[in-house]
Amino acid sequence: MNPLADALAAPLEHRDDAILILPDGREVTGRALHDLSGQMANALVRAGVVPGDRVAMQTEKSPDALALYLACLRAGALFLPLNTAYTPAELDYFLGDAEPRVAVVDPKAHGALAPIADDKGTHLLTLDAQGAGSLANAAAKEPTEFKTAPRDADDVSVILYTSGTTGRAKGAMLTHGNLLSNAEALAECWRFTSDDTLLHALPIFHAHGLFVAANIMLRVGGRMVFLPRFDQEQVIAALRNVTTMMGVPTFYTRLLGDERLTRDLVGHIRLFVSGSAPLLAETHREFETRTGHRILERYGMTETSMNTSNPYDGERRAGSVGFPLPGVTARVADADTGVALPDGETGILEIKGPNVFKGYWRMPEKTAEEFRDDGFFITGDMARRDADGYISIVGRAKDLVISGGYNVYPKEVETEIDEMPGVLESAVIGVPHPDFGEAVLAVVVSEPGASISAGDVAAALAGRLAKFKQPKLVEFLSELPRNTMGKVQKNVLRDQFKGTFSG
Ligand code: MCA
Ligand code: AMP
Repeated sequence: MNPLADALAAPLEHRDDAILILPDGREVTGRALHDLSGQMANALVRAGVVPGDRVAMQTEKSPDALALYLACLRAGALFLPLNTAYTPAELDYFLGDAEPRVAVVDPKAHGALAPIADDKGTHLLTLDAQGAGSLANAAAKEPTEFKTAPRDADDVSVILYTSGTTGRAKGAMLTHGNLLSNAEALAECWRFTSDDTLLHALPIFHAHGLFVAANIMLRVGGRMVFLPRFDQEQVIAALRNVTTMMGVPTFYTRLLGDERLTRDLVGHIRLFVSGSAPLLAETHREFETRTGHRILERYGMTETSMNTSNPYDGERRAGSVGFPLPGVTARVADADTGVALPDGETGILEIKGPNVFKGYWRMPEKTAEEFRDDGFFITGDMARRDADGYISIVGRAKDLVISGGYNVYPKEVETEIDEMPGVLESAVIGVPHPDFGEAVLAVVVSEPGASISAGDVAAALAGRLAKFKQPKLVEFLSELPRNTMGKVQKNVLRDQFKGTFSG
């Protein structure tokens, strides 16, 4: 038994029809994807991978990258996908922490990453957006048959790094059971079947694109129009050929900014899903007015995959994330004690269920800090449950900015800025942004006599942090606002700069 490989990969072997449809019209059959995953699994084993080893991937989205995910599941390796925007400095940390046996990277990044991989004892292979590279060359020499490694439901299948409010990024360990139960619950709630074709324009290195979108479709045996990224032209063209779409709120605001989004274009579509960041009630209503569709909003986290969802049949309420998924228990609790609060009161949202991760990779203390004694996971999101059971996320207890669906932890950016000579201190905040929902803004206090410009800050961060984490604007103040305890009042700064991008 290998729960995920059996459920997601094995059924592909007998599918001679298209599973992936690419923007140029090319189609990939289930059998082709399965064969490639078998060849890649053999190549990984030949490179020394044994069950339990980590295999990192930082490559462009492609059918081959999806095959690599399936190959890892089949080989019993822990798949470790990494955002393509991460810099070599960020990769240095991830490879050092996870110690993958193999890392598959874009050939263009090979030069910069080779010394890092060497240092960690990681074997580097390459794969480009067209499916070429040293992994492809190695796989081509291998047979398509591969004996899938046995795994239990409680074995870890994927590690996803998620930054923390303090210090280092943590690798969330998701088990076979976590991911399979979530894909099954979502497929059922959202009525996915093999008749569905999903517009897949999300990256596959995060939970949304990989676990929600791809896992569901592989589980039910449907098809994906598999776009390398959210390209407005390709998305508009693809909408005619799909039955469903999933996206972050930015996808929906971008579509609303396009006059080609009409009832006629999307009349045949049965479901639009949004998540990863709050969908403004205004966007929800505007989308309905324009298209007649009520977007179904759901809520999740890297550590838990999906927790709650608006109903498929009942009212899809704007501004709410709906009800706990089948098997999942959600409670709104007092942040200090974990004691459940009455409906209507705001507290911290806590989750228990088969979806909740096993822990952070090699960080048992951090793991323990995030759980209550009775097993509930503390999300760090502030929520309210209405009398009729609908849950709304009303804020965050954690210092986090979500920009275009990507999480940015201010602490990480502040640490980099504070290290610059001439900087006394900094505060990084999220402010409303018409495209990204929130944008990263840095407020910097220079040391007396030092002259630092916004350009200097940008230059200092350029090679260090992924582009999406870098501030869209740097402001200078003579001091940061503090409360009587000396704590920086970020709410004051957020208020002061809230109109920066939204007028
Ligand atoms: C790109 N840039 C960004 C972002 N994306 N800056 C801030 N935030 C971003 N999200 C940078 C680019 O490097 C570029 O910089 C400039 O902003 C404009 O780029 P643009 O071409 O407009 O961006 P894009 O390539 O179209 O990407 C925007 C995007 C993309 C489509 C919204 O960010 C995206 O696909 N986001 C989805 C993220 C996601 O999958 N999240 C799920 C996480 P310059 O011009 O200066 O070079 S999973 C999760 O959150 C949980 C579990 C859940 O509940 O799902
Ligand atoms: P991550 O696990 O790092 O991708 O981010 C998870 C966080 O995204 C959650 O803790 C929430 O703060 C936020 N999030 C995800 N979906 C929603 C949603 N529908 N509404 C509001 N916040 C969301």
